Amino acid sequence: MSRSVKPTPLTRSALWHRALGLIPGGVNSPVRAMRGVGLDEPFFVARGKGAHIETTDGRRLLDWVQSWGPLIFGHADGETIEAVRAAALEGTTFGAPTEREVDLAQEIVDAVPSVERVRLVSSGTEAAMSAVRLARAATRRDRVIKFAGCYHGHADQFLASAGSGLATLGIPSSPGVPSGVTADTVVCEYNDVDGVAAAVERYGEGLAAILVEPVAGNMGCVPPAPGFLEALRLLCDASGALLIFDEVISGFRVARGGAQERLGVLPDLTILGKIVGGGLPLAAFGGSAELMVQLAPSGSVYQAGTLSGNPLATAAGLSVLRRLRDGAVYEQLELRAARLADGLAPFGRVQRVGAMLTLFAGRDEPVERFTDLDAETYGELFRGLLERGIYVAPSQYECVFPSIAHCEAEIDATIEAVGDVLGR
Ligand code: KE4
Repeated sequence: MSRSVKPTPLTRSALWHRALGLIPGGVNSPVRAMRGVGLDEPFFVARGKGAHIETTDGRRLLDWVQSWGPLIFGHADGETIEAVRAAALEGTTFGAPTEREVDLAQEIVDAVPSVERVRLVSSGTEAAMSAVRLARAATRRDRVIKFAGCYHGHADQFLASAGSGLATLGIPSSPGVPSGVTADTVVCEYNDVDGVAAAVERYGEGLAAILVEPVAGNMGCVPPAPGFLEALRLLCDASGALLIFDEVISGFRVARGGAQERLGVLPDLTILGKIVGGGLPLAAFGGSAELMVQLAPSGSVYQAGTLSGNPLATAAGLSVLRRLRDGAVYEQLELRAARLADGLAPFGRVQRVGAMLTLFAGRDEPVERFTDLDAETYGELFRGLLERGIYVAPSQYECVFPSIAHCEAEIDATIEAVGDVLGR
């Protein structure tokens, strides 16, 4: 039998041009094109291990993106790989109940304070849109308040920007989104209690939910101002709307129970993703039994998914969540993220909650809401670090995600490289 001859690997440019001829923009998610940081073409990843990735053109990079947050133990961690391998040998999908889905649901319910029942889905977008549908059904109302700079996936209703002014009815922020869909999305300013109170005053009767990232991770890391989340909780209680925490990033990252455990404010519904799936396509949404039983088939609110609770994804998720029962993991994450944040502090404003943080280079004042950040400066920092073998988020509007695989050597090398690039 002829040995399969491995084709000569394409150069990065050849691979990029091949991708451009087959995939819109050459990528399967826009930010991966790395356009926002001045690269003509992105690199392609061949493999990853721990804190590092290797590109198809042979570079080894220290990776602080970690696939945008799922990899709390780093790339290809042994226990996750073993769990997925063993699960795969028994089949990849059944479209029928499996015990591992029940076990993962147990881990989530045990960890997240406000969650009594949970539904597994395949992406954060799917979890967010399903949670909002449930909130609208439970309240028999349509309006949803979201916040500028917070991202909840690409479902039509979330692609809304502030209309004629903030706290007005949303207008589509993407072609293809019907204006009728965003007309029920009200956009407010993050950390602006007066503004959201005014919106509730104006729309309260028809308000189904306030949807928020309890620690914002899509405008860089922006922590909630003291009292902001508490105010949202009170406004929801007063108006009969539901409070929905999008913990796709913060869940299992800032604490085992997410921001709601760390900051002590409980939502009515929680959206989870990334870490909960251990790096495989799995997300979830959960809340009280009273709310969640309204979902089909126990209730009439329809929601479904062929690959929901996929056997490989639940194996990966369980492998990770079971290890996160050990509080020492969070102690280590805190120490490492704090070391990085302290080391970067001389170079600008560093904002951090647990193991999610952002350096706003050259900036002194805090970033408390969505604002135009200096993309050019950030692009220079990104390219300078990449030249030194360090890969940070290809957008200032993202975070860096320390993992257990990032040790002192990686942290100190990064701090030194930032100083080198910024000339200090
Ligand atoms: P996905 O549909 O991409 O699994 O999750 C959407 C989502 C929901 N909520 C929050 C708070 C999120 O951050 C995300 C997705 N995060 C981005 C990066 N910030 C994913 C990266 C990408 O879009 O390629």
